[in-house]
Amino acid sequence: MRDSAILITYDKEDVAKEALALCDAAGYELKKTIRQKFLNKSKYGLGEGKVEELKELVDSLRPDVIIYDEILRPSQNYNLASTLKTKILDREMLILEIFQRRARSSESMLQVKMAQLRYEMSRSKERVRLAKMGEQPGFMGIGKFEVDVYHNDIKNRMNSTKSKLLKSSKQRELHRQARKRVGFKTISLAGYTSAGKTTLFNTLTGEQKEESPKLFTTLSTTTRKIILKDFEILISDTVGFISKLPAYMIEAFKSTLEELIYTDIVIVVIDASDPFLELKKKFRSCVSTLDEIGVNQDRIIFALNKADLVSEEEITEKAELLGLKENKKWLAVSATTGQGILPLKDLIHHILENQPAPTEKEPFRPKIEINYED
Ligand SMILES: Nc1nc2c(ncn2[C@@H]2O[C@H](COP(=O)(O)OP(=O)(O)O)[C@@H](O)[C@H]2O)c(=O)[nH]1
Ligand SMILES: [Mg+2]
Repeated sequence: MRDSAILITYDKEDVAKEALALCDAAGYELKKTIRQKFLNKSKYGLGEGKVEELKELVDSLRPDVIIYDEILRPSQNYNLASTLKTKILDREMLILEIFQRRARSSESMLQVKMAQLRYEMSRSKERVRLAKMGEQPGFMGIGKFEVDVYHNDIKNRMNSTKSKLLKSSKQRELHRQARKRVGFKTISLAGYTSAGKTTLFNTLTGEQKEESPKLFTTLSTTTRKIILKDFEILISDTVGFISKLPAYMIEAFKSTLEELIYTDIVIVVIDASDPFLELKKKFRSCVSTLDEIGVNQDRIIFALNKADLVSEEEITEKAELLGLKENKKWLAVSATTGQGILPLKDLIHHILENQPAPTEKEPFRPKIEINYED
């Protein structure tokens, strides 16, 4: 059973859409979404009147958590949690939960651990102050620790995580995973959150039965097998790129993308209904990140998704402006209507027939840095 949640987000369409997709990626079943113009009021984040309303909603819906699509200070989190008697997850905690769910290698798990410690570190001063004022007895396990003790504890855990990171051998682990896939071709879906990766994943795999999970224990539930003529293909939905990702989470995010190095084809899903500037920004960020972790350009297909929302001319023009026309592989698709799916499968087949398997070059290693001055 999935945990249930109430989501509080902004009343802007694209922001709310991303928040919904993040909740989905974290595995929450949403009972209700509340949209607000402001989420940064001092005491609760929300205005006090809204908190009263929320209290009634929480009483009737009884969600496991409340997801707050903004960064909360410890005092705001505490005020909300104690008034609503429900666990509060702010935006950064939510993102860290997604990374944690998706981390596969021990190196990736350690990178996520590191980001979690930095999250704690940046909140440690205020937490200790609250604990000392008696306003936060035992909150988050701090108890009556002194500032230094608490700080040192986090620092020690960072140091030990760092030394484990230096020793971890991601390469061996990834090779082992790659060997398990021998005989299968692999495809991964990448792209920004809410571009339509999961919808496309379901459309591409929909008619196929789920594989016995035992067969691929090292693969997550977001991997399924499809058959395309003479190829057996494992297709995976990956962690999405996230807008406004805090800098301290970037290495953790990249480490969750590590499997892309060994993938035969990466389908970069792009929301073609985004305004062009937004589209360009996201496109560039995807391309440069994939390049940085070592994904070969020749293995990338760009799927301009949500073609049902945009005219053919507009998509063609956008593709042209992105520089896709000349040499890159791209097509317009709609994961919801099925438009362009057959041509996509043909293109996949064509690439698989003609390209050699990915070479085993030295995989990308995210940086390991600690900066205590958060
Ligand atoms: N109109 C339209 N909506 C789509 C299409 N593909 C996905 N969506 C919607 O976009 C939202 C995000 O999709 P999702 O697959 O969860 O995105 P992900 O975060 O990339 O996995 C959902 O509301 C989908 O229903 C499409 O081709 N056309
Ligand atoms: Mg998704």
